[in-house]
Amino acid sequence: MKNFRLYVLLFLMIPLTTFAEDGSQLWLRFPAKHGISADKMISKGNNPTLNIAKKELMNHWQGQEIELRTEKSLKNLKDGYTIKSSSGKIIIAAEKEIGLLYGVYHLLRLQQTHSSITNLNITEKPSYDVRILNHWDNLDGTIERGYAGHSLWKWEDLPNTISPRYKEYARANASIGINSVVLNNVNASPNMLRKDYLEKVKALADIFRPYGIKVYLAVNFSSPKVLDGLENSDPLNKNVQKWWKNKASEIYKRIPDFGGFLVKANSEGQPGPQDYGRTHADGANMMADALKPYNGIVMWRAFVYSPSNEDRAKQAYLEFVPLDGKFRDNVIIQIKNGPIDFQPREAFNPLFGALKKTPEMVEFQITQEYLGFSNHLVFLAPLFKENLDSDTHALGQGSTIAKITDGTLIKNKITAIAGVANIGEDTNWTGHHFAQANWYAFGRLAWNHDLSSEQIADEWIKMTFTNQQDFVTPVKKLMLSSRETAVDYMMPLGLHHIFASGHHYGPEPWGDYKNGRPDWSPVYYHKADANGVGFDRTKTGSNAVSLYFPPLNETYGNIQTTPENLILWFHHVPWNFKMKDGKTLWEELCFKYDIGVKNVRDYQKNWDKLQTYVDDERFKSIKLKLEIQEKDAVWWKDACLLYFQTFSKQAIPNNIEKPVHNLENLKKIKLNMGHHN
Ligand code: GCV
Repeated sequence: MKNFRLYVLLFLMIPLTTFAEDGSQLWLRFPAKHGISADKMISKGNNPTLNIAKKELMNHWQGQEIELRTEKSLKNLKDGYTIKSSSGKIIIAAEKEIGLLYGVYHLLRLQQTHSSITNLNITEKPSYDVRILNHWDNLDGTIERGYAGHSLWKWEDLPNTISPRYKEYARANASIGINSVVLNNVNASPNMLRKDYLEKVKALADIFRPYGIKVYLAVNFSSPKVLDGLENSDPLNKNVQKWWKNKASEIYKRIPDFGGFLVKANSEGQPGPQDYGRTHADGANMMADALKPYNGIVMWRAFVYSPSNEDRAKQAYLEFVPLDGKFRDNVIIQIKNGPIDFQPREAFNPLFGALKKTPEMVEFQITQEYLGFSNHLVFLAPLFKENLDSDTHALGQGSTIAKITDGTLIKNKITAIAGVANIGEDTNWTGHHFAQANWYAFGRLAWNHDLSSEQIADEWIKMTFTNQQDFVTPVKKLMLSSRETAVDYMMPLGLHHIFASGHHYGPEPWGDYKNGRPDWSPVYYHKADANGVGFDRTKTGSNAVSLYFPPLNETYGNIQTTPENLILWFHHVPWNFKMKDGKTLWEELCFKYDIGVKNVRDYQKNWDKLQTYVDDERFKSIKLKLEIQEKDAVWWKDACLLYFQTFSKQAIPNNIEKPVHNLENLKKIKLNMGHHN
């Protein structure tokens, strides 16, 4: 009897242990029960991608009969698809098998989010052709700006040992439409192009291929010289050109659908064509010529700035605009959303729309280098949308960045969008459970940039946690406000880059780096003095406003018409300047930092109320992260207000929580997190 009880007890415990919720399943939590049987699935052919689509249905689809059909007539949908209900069954049709797989994931998403699956009449066409993750993964397994552990890629073990996570990674990407990946850091090791590494890359490409994912590599401009001892890496040197042609042929022999190269050149110490007195166009074209016979492309980054007296926010524009029209047609210029560097809020990069004869693409950062790493809950869809929806006015009103880059207004041959990945080998992939939502949001927006942040959050919450409305509603509210909250407690009103140097985690507005580069120092960006604070980018200052198309040059050039959320980005504003709500700038600054902290505390309270809807493991992990976020928010608020107060010489308003820290102590904090700038 005793034994029997023990068995019963053990038996009851099994589900508990196997259901440990570690977040590893991401948003892919389709019902575990069996899906439809093979006879309820009509499809011809036996292609690896189609087989995955069928397997997903057989494992997870609980609805009626399905037909999967490739149709040449759907070519104009690219790798999109249609899903239609028709006399008792559902037909998914696409030109290619990958479209069918995307259609299957769409259908499973509808099922999982309890959406209607009757009378379906869906047509989907992706906004961008190349929807690409940029991994900043180094060959030694570390990840630049990675906060979810080491790299997924086990270079030492490849190509012989294949981690099961490669396939899971590919499946997760395919489920949201991501179809391309740069495997390695843009600060690229020349070794990436060595023969033994190409074998490893091939192994990954073979695993990703059935999921519709193409592999790209970031390349070091000096590779010919470093790897094979050429006299230099000058793009006009015939031997160098030949080297790249041979390298391309070597790559395509192994990986026939290889995507191409991503290049960071003459930026932050990386080599580039300018080392030989050549232009970015000379460098990009040399590589483009090597890749052209195989339909490969070059994504050439515009993230360039040198330690000069010129405002960093102008430099990419000044270097690239004169080169418009000089690039081969398989080159696309990859531009960070803002002109500085992935700040919590930036004005959009004025280079968008300024190149009329050269394709442009946006680069977002999904990893939270400047947004609290994987400790802070910050949902980035609103940041991505704010940028994509920005009207550049380049070709008249309505010239949004989305329309400039997706081929609507400028007939780009290549359209693409990139996100710097936040993925590592942590069990839950992204460190913070909510950071999974940023990977998801990037993929969904790359597929359809018209989706709202609200819809993306809604889907993600339902798929990742539960459909219960009492959970979905408050969590959505929290997510949708979280980016603005982070801006408020870190850098409100257009402040930017006042981070501690190197790791970029905490505040260091006092950082002046007298011996380092001024453009890596906070005081360069906020310019606080007895009169006020903010970077004057108008005619009286750097005149970066002149790079924007009318009427934005006027709007941003005038303190009265500049949106207040960017006022310190464009103007040096007096402490007593009257804001729209009647407060002075100083009061408004205090108020913003304070509201940021208060919001995080609200998130904590709201999260605590949701305990019954969430498994223990994820509930606790998120709770602990929110505690860190709250502490950090207070740290940011105190550091910035106490420091700026030494200039404003004004009291912190009474209705605002008084600082709990002391400025001199805060200045002593030195986190040991490494890194260069
Ligand atoms: C990959 C910022 C980051 C660097 C990064 C660089 C870039 O400066 O701090 O780590 O380097 O951007 O995007 O090239």
